[in-house]
Amino acid sequence: MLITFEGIDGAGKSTQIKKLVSFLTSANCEVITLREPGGTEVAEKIRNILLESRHDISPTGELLLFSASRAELVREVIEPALKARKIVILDRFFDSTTAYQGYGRGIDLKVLESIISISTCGITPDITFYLDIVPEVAFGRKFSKTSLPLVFDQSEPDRMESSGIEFFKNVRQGYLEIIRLNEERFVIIDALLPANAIHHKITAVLKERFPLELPS
Ligand code: Z5A
Repeated sequence: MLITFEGIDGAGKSTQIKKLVSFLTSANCEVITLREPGGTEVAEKIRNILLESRHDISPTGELLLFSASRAELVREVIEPALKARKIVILDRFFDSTTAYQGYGRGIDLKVLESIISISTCGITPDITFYLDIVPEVAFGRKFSKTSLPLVFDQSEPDRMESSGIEFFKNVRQGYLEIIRLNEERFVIIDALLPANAIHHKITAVLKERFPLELPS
């Protein structure tokens, strides 16, 4: 089973994934957690190239690097784990490419579709939790040292984080459009709720939709 988490930076994906992993593990489920980009030796190297702020990368180069990282992760880790009937929890998958490279950078969505199908071997999540938040609040959370959204007082904001507020607004609109077109796969959650309330919603949906033996 493949569970993915999506949302703009700072939406709370990592926080929820940690909670879900400990919940599933305590129910004796075999869980593997991964993030994109990254997750294999080669994919982690690609991640460094993509996120290091000193690199100037074209939108097409960026798309192909994210896709190369995904191709490695899918073939080396995700496919075997799914075949072994493990629960795979993935922090971002191809919806991030559609939202960021498609709606954010403006790459043609048809082109994206075919590259995504090559990089994923056609694997689609069983369910995707989308944590919805506006960029101003999300960045306020991430960069709360200043409490001023989008004023990066960190010495090194990563390359993607330096893309500007308009970019992230387009990415969020992109996610909302992706969800509109794939309603049955997505669960949309208000990321402003307290972390524990979000966790309870996630586990309630999983119990309702999947025949897992989970604690009540
Ligand atoms: N990217 C792409 O462009 N194309 C692709 O195909 C793929 C990715 C796969 C990866 O960044 C970047 O690559 C990302 C998209 C792009 N870029 N940008 N920009 P990453 O892996 O380094 O990070 P991230 O995925 O963007 O996530 P994040 O920054 O780690 O945020 P998060 O995991 O969603 O949030 P968090 O760490 O759980 O929480 C953030 C803060 O909020 C933290 O202080 C928490 O304590 C707090 N928090 C969490 N939940 C709550 C609630 N409910 N209330 C209040 N505060 C909360």
